[in-house]
Amino acid sequence: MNLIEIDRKEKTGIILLNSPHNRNALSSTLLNEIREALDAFAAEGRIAVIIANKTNSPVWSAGHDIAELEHDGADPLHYGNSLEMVLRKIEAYPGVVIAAITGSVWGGACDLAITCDMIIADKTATFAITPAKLGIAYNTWGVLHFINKLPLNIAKEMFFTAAPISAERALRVGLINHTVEVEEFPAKLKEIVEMIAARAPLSIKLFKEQFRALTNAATLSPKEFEHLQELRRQVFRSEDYKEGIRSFFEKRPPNFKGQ
Ligand code: YXS
Repeated sequence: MNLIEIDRKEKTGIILLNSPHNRNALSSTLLNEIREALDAFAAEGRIAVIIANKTNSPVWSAGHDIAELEHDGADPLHYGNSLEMVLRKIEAYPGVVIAAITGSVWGGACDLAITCDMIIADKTATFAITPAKLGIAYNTWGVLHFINKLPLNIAKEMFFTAAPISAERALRVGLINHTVEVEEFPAKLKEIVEMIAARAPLSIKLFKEQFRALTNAATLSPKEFEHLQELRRQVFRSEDYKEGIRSFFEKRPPNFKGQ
């Protein structure tokens, strides 16, 4: 592990994002380390996992590592993508995964945070889902996460504007469970994980599977799914997508042409 640190406290596993040079961008290396940590914690029967930012940067995570986003005509967010594998691992984890957010959360990291079972944030936290900023064809299962978590109009506003929402608004719309002052964070996390650890683990594991199965119960006909995949293909094969990626690394605003 060198892009994350892990710790263990009683029945809790702790994952600390520690890749300051690229603002905890979710590279496949960092994501694989998260998967390994979750597997280890599950094998140890840890009923709660906390994912937090170890760096003192005001960015919890800058989202998917843009340098790793395929833009040669292949689907950048395919089922085997490292981020997608971590999201499935979190939703299947046999215990409660808590995102402890300090600072800004971007793109795929916002999807990761809402795929966790709970979000506790400090007042500096902001949340943005950003595919529209880069011309990215977000994946349909990812869009479902936001529909499951938010009122439809809020989910749409976040996708259509790609603008960050504040911790205060995120609490108001139900994106996060609690906001705390920075100094209160350890006590709040301790209070919650101790309550969880005192409950019946078999019941908690059952509820976790029920939530996973039911939140994935959306029906979509194969024809409709293939229609969405074709639309996604047109986006991830577009010039605009290439321009979005290029503009990020050239540190300039993108010039989208709708092609
Ligand atoms: O220029 P150097 O080499 O120092 O590197 C810079 C950035 O290029 C790098 N970096 C990233 N590298 C890969 N992937 C990223 N997502 C990423 N974000 C940042 O980190 C170094 C420091 O960045 P800098 O100078 O911009 O830091 P800052 O503190 O001024 O600003 C922090 C941010 C997070 C506000 C800024 O870096 C930023 O806006 N990053 C991109 C946020 C974003 O749009 N993420 C979405 C990634 S794509 C994704 O997650 C999904 C697929 S989707 O888009 O569909 O939701």
